[in-house]
Amino acid sequence: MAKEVKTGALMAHVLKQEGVKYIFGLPGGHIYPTMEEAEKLGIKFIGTRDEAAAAYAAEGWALATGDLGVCAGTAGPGVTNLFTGMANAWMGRYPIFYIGGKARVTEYDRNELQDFDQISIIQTMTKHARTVYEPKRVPEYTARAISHAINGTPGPAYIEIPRDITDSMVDFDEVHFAENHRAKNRVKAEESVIAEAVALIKEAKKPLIVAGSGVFWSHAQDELTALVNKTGIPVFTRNAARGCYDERSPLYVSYKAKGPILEQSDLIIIVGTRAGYTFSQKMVRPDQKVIRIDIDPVEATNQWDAALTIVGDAKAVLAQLVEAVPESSYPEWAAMPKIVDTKVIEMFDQLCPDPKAYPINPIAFYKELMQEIDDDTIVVIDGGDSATWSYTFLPSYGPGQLMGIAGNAFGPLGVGMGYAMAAKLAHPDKKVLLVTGDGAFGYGIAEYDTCMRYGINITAVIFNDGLWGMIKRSEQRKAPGETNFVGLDLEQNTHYEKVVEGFGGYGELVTNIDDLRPAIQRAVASGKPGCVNVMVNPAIGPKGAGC
Ligand SMILES: Cc1ncc(C[n+]2csc(CCOP(=O)(O)OP(=O)(O)O)c2C)c(N)n1
Repeated sequence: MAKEVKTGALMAHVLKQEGVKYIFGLPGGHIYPTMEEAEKLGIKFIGTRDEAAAAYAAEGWALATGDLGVCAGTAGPGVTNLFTGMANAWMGRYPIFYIGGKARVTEYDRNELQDFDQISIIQTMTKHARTVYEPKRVPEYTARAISHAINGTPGPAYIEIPRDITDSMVDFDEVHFAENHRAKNRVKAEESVIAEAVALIKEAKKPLIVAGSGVFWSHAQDELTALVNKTGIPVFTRNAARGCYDERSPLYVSYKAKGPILEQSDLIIIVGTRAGYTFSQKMVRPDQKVIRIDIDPVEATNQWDAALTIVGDAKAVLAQLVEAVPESSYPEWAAMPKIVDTKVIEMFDQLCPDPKAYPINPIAFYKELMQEIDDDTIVVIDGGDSATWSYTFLPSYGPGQLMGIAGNAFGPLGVGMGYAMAAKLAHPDKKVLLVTGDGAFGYGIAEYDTCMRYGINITAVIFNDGLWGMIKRSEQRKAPGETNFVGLDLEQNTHYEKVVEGFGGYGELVTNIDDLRPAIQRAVASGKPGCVNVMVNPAIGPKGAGC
């Protein structure tokens, strides 16, 4: 007898085949058949309070695991609420699969419910976007979209199925599900090209490795570590690659030390990272040699002239380099990262003459907070100036253990709650701290309801300066009369911790620096989603005091 299922259910079977564990989304009739079948197959649906949070949660899942993130929004506004996340995933090259609802084909262009041309917009910010009209081809389209998302340079991919097609019945036994389409090998470089790289490395006196997200997505932390440890070459990790090399090692170049070390280096080995925001042409002089390793050869046209361009998978090429390079060491050069790091800390200390002062000095805040981060902590960063401080001070002690707003050039405030929730679901045994500006925190506050319903115990630590701080402080740097300070203030006395209590979570207000660590510890131990609202001095920003 024919086994009839709804067409929407077919997509869920492909997600199961692909090993998907969670779909983040918000329900709607247009996507319901997929959601329902997915749950039957053991893929949990995490219902957020805004599709934007679902999109960020899918990113958070990808950034915490290195695997595909999946989210869904129903036709029309459900899908448009995913747009900022999609744009962020596009700019950041995150492997995300988006499921969109779509109005009935039979009702197109009749002003019917949620009939909106979504895909024309989505095509501008995805690797691949399709509407599926033929029921039996849903698995084929879904698998292809996922393949686009995870292969090569990763990125967002989108599939929508019109509601009349989603709801139509199909004989399950007549549907073909492709198997074994995942490639078994990684792209390597020819040995002669590796030999050229080794020759350049041997000539260098002050080489530096800059490792980016490609290292994380290809799960190449072991190969990166082996290369750094065998050669003694200092390494800077950026974006999703934070934590892919031991940040306690003397060879690790911190966010603080990056500028001077980059400037002094004579060979920069750039692995799996794009030129652009925070790492641009102007930071590399023509006399500094560059080796670029990327899965996408087109990337090599962006900004720097390389002495050598290698196309290949980060894990495969790094492994080849580890084999081919001789052991080496650069004693004086390798000591520099820590020397620079210490100098920068001393400079910051000058901004904090009284660590016990009220309101709390940002430097004192971060020096205390740093001590709450261990090997089993995931740090999520959101905000403006507070995020700049966070990236400067907060360490990552493993791959996927630091993620946030500045993970790519798009920089959307409000990623925090989605990232934090997904990170906790991915690693239930780890402590997840969301370190956020008060402005950024406002975007996702309703997600405490999601945390309560699914038992997701994250802890937010709010850097509460009562401002859209980064924007206000940059206006304050202008000459008197050059700015009118429009719309830059927030209410500092808002009791965010009480709002969180209202959702059923744990909240504490901190006005004294000595209470910060105990309050965080109590929030983490509470067994509830937590919020520690910390009053910080609005007059001090990362670019100086009293500005
Ligand atoms: C969605 C979005 N809207 C606006 C901005 C512009 N913006 C960048 S930083 C910032 C201020 C952030 O304030 P807050 O989160 O309180 O952090 P603070 O700078 O005070 O530490 C704003 C509004 C942005 N990056 N993203």
